[in-house]
Amino acid sequence: MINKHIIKQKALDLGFDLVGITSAQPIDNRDISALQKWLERGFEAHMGYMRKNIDKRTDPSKLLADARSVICVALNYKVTASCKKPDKNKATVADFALYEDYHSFIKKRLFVLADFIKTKTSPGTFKFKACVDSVPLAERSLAERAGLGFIGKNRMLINPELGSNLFLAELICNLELSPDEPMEAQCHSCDKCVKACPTGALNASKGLDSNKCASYLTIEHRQQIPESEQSGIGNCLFGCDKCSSVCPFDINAPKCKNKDIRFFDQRRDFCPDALISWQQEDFDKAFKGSTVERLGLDLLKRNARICSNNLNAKKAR
Ligand code: B12
Ligand code: SF4
Ligand code: SF4
Repeated sequence: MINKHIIKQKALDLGFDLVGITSAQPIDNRDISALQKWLERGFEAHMGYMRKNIDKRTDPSKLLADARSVICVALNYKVTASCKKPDKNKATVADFALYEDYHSFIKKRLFVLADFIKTKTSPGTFKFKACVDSVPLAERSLAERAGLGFIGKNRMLINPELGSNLFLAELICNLELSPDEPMEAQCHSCDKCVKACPTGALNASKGLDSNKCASYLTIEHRQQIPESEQSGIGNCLFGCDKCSSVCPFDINAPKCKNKDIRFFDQRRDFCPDALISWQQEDFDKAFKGSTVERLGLDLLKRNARICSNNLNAKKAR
């Protein structure tokens, strides 16, 4: 039987910042009921996929027959000190989207980890499923149970040393590995994130209402953004970092140390009025290979128009 410490060391050697193990048992009842309540409240907005595959989302063994363990990893994406500070008078892109698309970057490394494990196990016996974001799986719940951090009031998985700017991913596998210990939540009486949320989307007990969240509206919402929600978006062109950037665990967190993931400082902010008249080639030049590419030019222009209106309204005040 392979020692779990060898697997964990290999994950760290591959450039992940955190690695922990949990069983492939369903997520805890507390989290299943949190997900159910979230859906009952309609907090998933138009993300219809959140209502599908609930059995898989809450139980890793529904994604891989014979699953025994989940190897949870995290990659720190806190932007480097030299990164341009977002210009408050421009439309801004959230930190995670300043990197190359993390899905393929991380998946490649999960496959390398799996290949490594194969060399340490009897031929043909190791089975796995690599998951990053888009697989129906409760990544935060599993990461918390694997000891990577705790769920904060901003609903981010927060590691006390690294903060919450962490991409999460998992290797569900058929190895019986001893699980790591979860840690206690450490928000205590702080509620800075709830106060800082510009849209009122965040509620300490009910969780995050996507219908109001600037991250949802600018990234996931495919239709016209309701007028009532437009002013809260402020100058968010793609994604929102407000509820993590005010968090004490994030303020002094160390920067991304992975030298392989490509970072694009020039994607930080844009003049929204210039963006509104972009052609497809301008969009491709600016965002090729980034998560913004998935949104497409038309929806980015929709966001830019709202940022422009909000910035003009701010100037007029
Ligand atoms: C849907 C989704 C969104 C939606 C909804 C967000 C949300 N909070 O649910 C929108 C589009 C708004 C969004 C925004 C963002 N997202 Co997103 N998103 C997801 C996705 C695909 C599913 C999340 C989910 O299951 N939501 C359902 C609700 C019920 O989940 P939840 O609130 O997290 O609650 C779970 C647990 O936290 C726990 N729980 C619930 N309530 C409570 C209460 C307490 C007290 C406790 C202890 C636990 C607990 O049980 C629940 C069931 O698992 C995941 C990827 C994945 N496959 O998991 C990425 C993911 C959560 N997103 C991620 C990121 C980076 C972001 C953004 C920072 C991007 C940005 N800068 O704009 C923001 C952050 C917004 C925020 N504060 O959550 C990362 C989070 C990394 C981390 N450190 O936590 C993930 C894991 C993607 C990844 N692979 O890295 N996202
Ligand atoms: S991402 Fe922005 S809008 Fe959404 S909950 Fe956090 S602070 Fe509020
Ligand atoms: S800002 Fe405060 S309440 Fe919010 S997640 Fe961070 S520590 Fe918790």
